[in-house]
Amino acid sequence: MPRYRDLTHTARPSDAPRVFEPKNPIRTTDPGALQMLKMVEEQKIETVFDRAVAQHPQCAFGYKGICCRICMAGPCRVKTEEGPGSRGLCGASAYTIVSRNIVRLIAGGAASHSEHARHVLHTAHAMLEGHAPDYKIESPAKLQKLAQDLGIATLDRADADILRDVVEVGYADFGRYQDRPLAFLDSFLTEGRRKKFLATNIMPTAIDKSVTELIAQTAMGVDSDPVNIIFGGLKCSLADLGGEYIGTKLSDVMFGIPQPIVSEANLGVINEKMVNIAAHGHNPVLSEMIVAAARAMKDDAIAAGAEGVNVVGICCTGNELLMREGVYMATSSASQELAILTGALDAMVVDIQCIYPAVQTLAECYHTKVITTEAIMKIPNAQHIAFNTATALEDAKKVIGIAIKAFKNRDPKKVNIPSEKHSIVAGFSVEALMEIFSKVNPDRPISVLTDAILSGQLKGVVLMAGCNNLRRPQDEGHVAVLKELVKNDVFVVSTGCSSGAYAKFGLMSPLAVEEYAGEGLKSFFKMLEAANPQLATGLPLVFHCGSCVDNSRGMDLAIAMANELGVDTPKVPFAASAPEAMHEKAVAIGSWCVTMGLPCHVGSMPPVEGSDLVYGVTTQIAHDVFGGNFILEMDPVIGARKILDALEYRSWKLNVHRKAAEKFETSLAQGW
Ligand code: MSK
Repeated sequence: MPRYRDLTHTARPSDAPRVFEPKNPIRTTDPGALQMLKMVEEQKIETVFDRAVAQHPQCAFGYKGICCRICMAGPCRVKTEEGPGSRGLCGASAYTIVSRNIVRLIAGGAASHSEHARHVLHTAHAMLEGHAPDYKIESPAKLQKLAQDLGIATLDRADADILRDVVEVGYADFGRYQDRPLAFLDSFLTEGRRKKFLATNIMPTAIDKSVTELIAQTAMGVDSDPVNIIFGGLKCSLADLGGEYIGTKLSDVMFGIPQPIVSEANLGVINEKMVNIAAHGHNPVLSEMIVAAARAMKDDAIAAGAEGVNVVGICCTGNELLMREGVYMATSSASQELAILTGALDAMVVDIQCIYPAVQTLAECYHTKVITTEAIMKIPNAQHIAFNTATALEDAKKVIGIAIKAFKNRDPKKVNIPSEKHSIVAGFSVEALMEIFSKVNPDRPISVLTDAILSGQLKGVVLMAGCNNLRRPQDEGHVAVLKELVKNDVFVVSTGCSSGAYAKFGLMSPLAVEEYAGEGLKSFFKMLEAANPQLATGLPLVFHCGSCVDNSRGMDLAIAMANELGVDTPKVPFAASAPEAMHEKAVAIGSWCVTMGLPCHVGSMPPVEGSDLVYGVTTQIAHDVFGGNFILEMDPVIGARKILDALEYRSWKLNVHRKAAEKFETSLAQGW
């Protein structure tokens, strides 16, 4: 672990409670959700908040990662320090069990992100083959850049030909058998990371192989060396990053590069006078068609007595649509059921990931139709419309038709829409940020950010990511960490349900800057705004850069900073934080952040405390090897302080090394 000026900073978390008021069913701080729960208080409707209470106390063996369920002789639990009870039936030690369990979460995360990416690839391929007539190349500029990064010739070639080669590279990245690095990872790395991954033998060659290899490695009676298992996990996490790159970059090609856009967020965006349809899940391939169909079917909605069709977003499908189309963000992960409780949601169309099966149970109490669309994602009793890229718009119109029909059955007596909603500014792809920076320095836009850090105006950059975890009230961690960071002049970008939290709380707006930003951050924003009079609004307190797969945008930003500073990523004052991490995908993301050399704060304890060795590798040894490490801290304010320590340490060291290089006319030290 790096040496911090704050001597209270240790690798162990503070004494903050792991589960905040476990018996309290009001497990949210989201003002819209609180209003909703108040409205339905007397109806005794069961939601995730009640089930979270019912699950406590959680099993301590599972919590610490020392319950092994990999074979059917178990479950085996590590019950004692010594003797037969200290190992699984096969003799597996705590460190083997803990490391196997945690890396299997990485495999689950990598499989999820990559399945999303595979769908985008299939859609691009189908389009090129003439089997997806409703799709097109929305951003030829992104395609050109992507092809050049991948080493694909672009001169005098048609866009379709270039895309065909890009798609081939993407497919090869899923199933390559040769010993060559994953192109969608290798092409975007710093030289230092490339060397590090080759030297530590964790450079993935294919996404599918990385996932299956890790499952095989951790099967009963295979690998029991915790360090080898963890390295297998890190390799898989890098395959996850490769999958995210495919998902983000090809989505930009097909649906456009996000640009700053004004919208609104929280449950108040559900409109009583409209046909309301929520798009929930992760994948823009379907939801972009839903938006197109909704626009095309406005007259049908009017004929049914509504004023139009109002598409609202939930979770990362919501983020994808918000970023590119300005679609309103209704809510995020933990409060997804509450959209149905408004009684005004006519349909919820879902694709993959983070969709509670409970939405159907609740929908049955209302007129709301839940529509599943993917072959691998069905919910008993929900309607299934198999979404096919060949008939995409037609399928999407069917979904809108179902919503319009349901609208006619809406019971006005059951309509309860919270008033809570906020104006937000979203759509900050790295390209959009560079465009803003370029108005200050057209030749080296990223230097605007790095210079502000080197001068001390900013403390660094933090990528806020991931999920809600109801061990603490929803969004409390996201908001508390953000406020502490911006007060201390940190430039913050966000993704996933972290973005959802900030949007719902009105923190993704210029108004919040005045209230919460420190003086350095305020002056930085003022300088950018003065140079960018073309912007329709001021800059927001936090920059929404997308969905879960778009954490890759955060990594692009860190790599651009590293290249500008002439160092590898572990020296860049850039950190990540997932105050409410929950999903397997969050474990995969956090792991590649660490492997890419970033300090990564996690505010919900992952199941690693059952082994001191694994805990030590995660929080300390990882720093020695990769330059990044996990900061496991449940108290959000202390967590933010620890992130600030890490940023301060990096800025200090970077400046010392730069001064030394100047004084002695040597090259910049690369150690961290
Ligand atoms: S939706 S993975 S709860 S961020 Fe991407 Fe939110 Fe986490 Fe799902």
